[in-house]
Amino acid sequence: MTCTGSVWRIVANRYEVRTPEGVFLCAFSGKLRRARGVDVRPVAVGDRVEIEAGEGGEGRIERVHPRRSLLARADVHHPHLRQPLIANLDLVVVVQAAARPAVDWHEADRALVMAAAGQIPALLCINKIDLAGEGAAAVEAGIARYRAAGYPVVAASAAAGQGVGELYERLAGRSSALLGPSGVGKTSLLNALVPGLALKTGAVSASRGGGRHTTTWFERIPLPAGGDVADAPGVEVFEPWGVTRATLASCFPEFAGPAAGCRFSDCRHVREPGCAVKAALGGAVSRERHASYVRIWEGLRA
Ligand SMILES: Nc1nc2c(ncn2[C@@H]2O[C@H](COP(=O)(O)OP(=O)(O)O)[C@@H](O)[C@H]2O)c(=O)[nH]1
Ligand SMILES: [Mg+2]
Ligand SMILES: [Zn+2]
Repeated sequence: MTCTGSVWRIVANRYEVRTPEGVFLCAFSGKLRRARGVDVRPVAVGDRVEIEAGEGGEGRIERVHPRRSLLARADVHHPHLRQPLIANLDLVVVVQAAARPAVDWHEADRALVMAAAGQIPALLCINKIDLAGEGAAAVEAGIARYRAAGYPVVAASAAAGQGVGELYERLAGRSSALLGPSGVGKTSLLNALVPGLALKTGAVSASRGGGRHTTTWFERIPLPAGGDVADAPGVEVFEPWGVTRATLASCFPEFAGPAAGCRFSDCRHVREPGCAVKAALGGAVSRERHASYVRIWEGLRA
């Protein structure tokens, strides 16, 4: 029996495909493996796929439908290969904590670049607002910076229920993924968004591993109002895929206006004379965001 469905998660190296005919744990066909090109794996969570369903809830993925978006990073061990993380997202929710762990704006910028490289709109969520304490003014200034750059920002507290309703409205009816370091409260936010979910929070469990390079995969969770949110306990170290020194500026939306005034059309906004982006520092472009841009730019090979 052939049926069409969507990949919800990876379980022991097999893809859980939900279809109108039921849920099937699938491997992929040899044909797909041979056609995977630059990809580490031919299928990603979020893919729409056609499967050949077999006995006992097992099946084989025969075809992957064209994707409307793809969040991907360079493979940690083979940087020339693409590691597809999750396909067909409408929104990436970049999550940081106001405190414990301290907000890492540069990490947020890297995640925003990754979303932009996958052509996916992004939202910034600063969780643990209840813990901001003495750092509240700095967190507020940070939030203002991202709003000025054009990003929607939600200040939240999964613990106190603050901002959860606003987040829910943004996520309803869409496919989203939470992207942020461990400990910022991604799982807690999910639990607050989906009553009765009761996912385990806190320490990363042994079965998922806790090392820097562990690969744990996105798992999608349906929202009661439609749409779904994916969480990935281990996805934090990444080199965004498909970003070059020439295209990085396009991942910083607030650069676009000023960049039109740069003296050189191929200005990289790093050390070029007559750079209108640098001239806008402290005004339309924040110094912190530009410093973050330069830091990412310097880490790119080409
Ligand atoms: N005070 C406070 N603690 C929170 C909040 N959100 C999560 N936590 C705590 O932070 C820790 C890590 O949360 P978890 O959801 O597991 O983070 P994850 O690793 O990003 O999934 C847990 O001990 C949570 O109880 C919050 O909004 N406020
Ligand atoms: Mg978690
Ligand atoms: Zn410039």
